[in-house]
Amino acid sequence: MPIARTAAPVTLDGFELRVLHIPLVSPFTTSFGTESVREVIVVRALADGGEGWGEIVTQEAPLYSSEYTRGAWDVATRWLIPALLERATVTPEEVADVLEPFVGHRMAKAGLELAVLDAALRAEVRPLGEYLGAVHDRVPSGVSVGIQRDPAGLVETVRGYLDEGYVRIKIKIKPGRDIEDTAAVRDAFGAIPLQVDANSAYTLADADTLAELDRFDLLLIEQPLQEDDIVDHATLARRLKTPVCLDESIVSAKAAADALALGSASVINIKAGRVGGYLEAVRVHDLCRQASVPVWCGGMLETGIGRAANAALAALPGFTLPGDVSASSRFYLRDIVTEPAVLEQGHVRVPTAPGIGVDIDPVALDEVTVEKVVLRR
Ligand code: NPG
Repeated sequence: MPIARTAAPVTLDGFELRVLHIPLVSPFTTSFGTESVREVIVVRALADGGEGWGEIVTQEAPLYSSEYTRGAWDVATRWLIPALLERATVTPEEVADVLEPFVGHRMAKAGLELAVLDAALRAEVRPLGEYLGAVHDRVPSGVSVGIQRDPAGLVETVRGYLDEGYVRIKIKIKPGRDIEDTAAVRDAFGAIPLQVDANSAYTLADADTLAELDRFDLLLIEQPLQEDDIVDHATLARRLKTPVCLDESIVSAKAAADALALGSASVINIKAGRVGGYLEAVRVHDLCRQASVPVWCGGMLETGIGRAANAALAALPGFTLPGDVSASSRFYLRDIVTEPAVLEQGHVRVPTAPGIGVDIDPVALDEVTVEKVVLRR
């Protein structure tokens, strides 16, 4: 039976936005830079029947995508929130349509949509997982490991995560820190489920180097080329034995359909923030499932809000590979929710309480808030 993803309308009185600065347990290095503090925007929808929470997963600088925190804050306060508040009532499914005239800014739209969705589902006493179509009560947890000082340091860091029980390892690579790093992890740990993520750091001219990764029997190589290199990814995919997975390039269900039609990827990383919301994320899932293309749930160093929602998404039937759905403690000493995600035998539980299924810890939230604004109707 098809899943009816419809929720009752909510009457919006306003939105509260906060910029948070949350210290990371250790610096996180990718091909585009190092982060020691997670800057993120938390959204609270102030609705008639209660409140709802969402998260805008931008970073301080536009390095992963063109979106960044101050830009998201500006577009949300100046354009997106006023458009939503113009409506007397709105259903979660209508949010994307209301925001559609504003080009791009998908992470900002996703955060607002999640807050409205959470408010609607809390009012209906219905968990997000049930609404999205989750079929599992827990999901396998992979971990994303940043670039370390050297391959030996990488091996030690990976060992720690394997000891904790993570069931899949993803290592970040960049030119000059690829073959040796991957070889070190393979040599140290044998046939563990292993994949690499380049975050767009290569060009087609690097195809010979990337082909050297074929000997490591990786689950996949993620986003080797630039976001709009859809044709070059198809060319590269024909050169490699390692399956090519796209992340940055998949900004919508349409982009996913195009990438699959061109042969640019054989696996897709789904991130709700990157595609403009959890409802579009489900559409990406549905079309990949139809095409028998495996998907997995990506992560954006979410707080407990997005982490809970990601666990619900990752419990849909097409998510056949472990995602970057790790425990809160992977990144944070103190989360902003009262029950942060924990690792249990390599899995994270799908929340069953209404809405996103977690409650905010107001003291912890205030402690990391650096700016706050309330916009009312
Ligand atoms: O587990 O939340 C997580 C992090 C997973 O590596 C991860 N995210 O390129 O996918 C990525 C990367 C990222 C994080 C990108 C934050 C942009 C911002």
